[in-house]
Amino acid sequence: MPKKSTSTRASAPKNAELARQMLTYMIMAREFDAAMLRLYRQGKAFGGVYSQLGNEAVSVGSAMALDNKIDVLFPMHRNIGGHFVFGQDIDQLMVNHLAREGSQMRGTDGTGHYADPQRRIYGNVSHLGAMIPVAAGFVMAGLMRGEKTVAMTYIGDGGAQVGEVHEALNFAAVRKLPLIVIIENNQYAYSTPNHLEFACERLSDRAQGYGMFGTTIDGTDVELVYQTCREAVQRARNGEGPSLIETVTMRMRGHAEHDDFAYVPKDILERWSTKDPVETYISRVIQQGIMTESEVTSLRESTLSTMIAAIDRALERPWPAAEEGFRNVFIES
Ligand SMILES: Cc1ncc(C[n+]2csc(CCOP(=O)(O)OP(=O)(O)O)c2C)c(N)n1
Ligand SMILES: [Mg+2]
Repeated sequence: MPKKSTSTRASAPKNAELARQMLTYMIMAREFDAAMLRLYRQGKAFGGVYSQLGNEAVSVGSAMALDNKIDVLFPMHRNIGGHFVFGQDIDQLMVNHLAREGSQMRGTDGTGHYADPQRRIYGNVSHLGAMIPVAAGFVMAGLMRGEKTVAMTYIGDGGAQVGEVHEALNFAAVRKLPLIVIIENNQYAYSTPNHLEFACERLSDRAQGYGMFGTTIDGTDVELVYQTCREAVQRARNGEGPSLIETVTMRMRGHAEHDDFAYVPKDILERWSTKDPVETYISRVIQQGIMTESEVTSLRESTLSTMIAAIDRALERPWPAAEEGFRNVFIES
């Protein structure tokens, strides 16, 4: 029988090294985000700049639950943390986002619409909902080859309403695919709030209808995200099929940086600001004696200077050659 659970409580850290790693990746995501916001205001960033603020615990905790040697990640636009966990270096990310020569999108796109097969990162597919069937197909192929690969993929509270998501979840449940779908419920899809998106209490309630495991968790708690995803990976690896995990967070900025998100009531933002995933986790690791305050400060400072150096190197690069824009574009002559 498919199980359903709801949890808001974190377990104790499994070990100090894991906690340090999680914090390091979350700080990388946070500093990358801050850097992109600055670059956007300087007119140096291309395409939309989609803030990760508030989503760091989801992207880092979930990606860390995978084995990046055998599993695959299908990230969305607020999952930079997962890119770092899967070994993408800051230089490459900056070159991509600043659309310079060497960009994995050849300069045609300044956001995250690319695959990096060497690092086992596929996506994101821009068309909301369309990536879940691709992830399902990927692990279906793996199963047919006798592999143990688990795919982790993400969709927003808005994107979760697209038809293809339901088809993929149904297919994954029927075929017991090793697929983990995280619904990042950050309260809004652009300007549309939750109550205009769906009428069920929790998005994970749908799991029961598909016949798969489902749960809703606090998405600001990196250890809880990690633990929940570890269990989902274990089930997937054991042939027990897919999981649907709804992570509840708040999008702390606009849809992208062009959006002033005036439609979000200020008291909602104030309430959620007390649950900042990075700040909360910093307090926790200090309180538990895993890191000292000064170790956290130097981690933040060194991450910031690494980020600034990568920006400088990316900005020194030339633009991609103009003809690159036509590569992989097909027309009927
Ligand atoms: C099928 C489709 N419709 C519209 C868009 C444009 N679009 C990109 S992200 C987005 C909002 C998505 O909201 P949500 O799924 O809640 O994710 P969030 O941005 O809040 O993380 C929209 C409308 C798209 N990429 N694909
Ligand atoms: Mg959303």
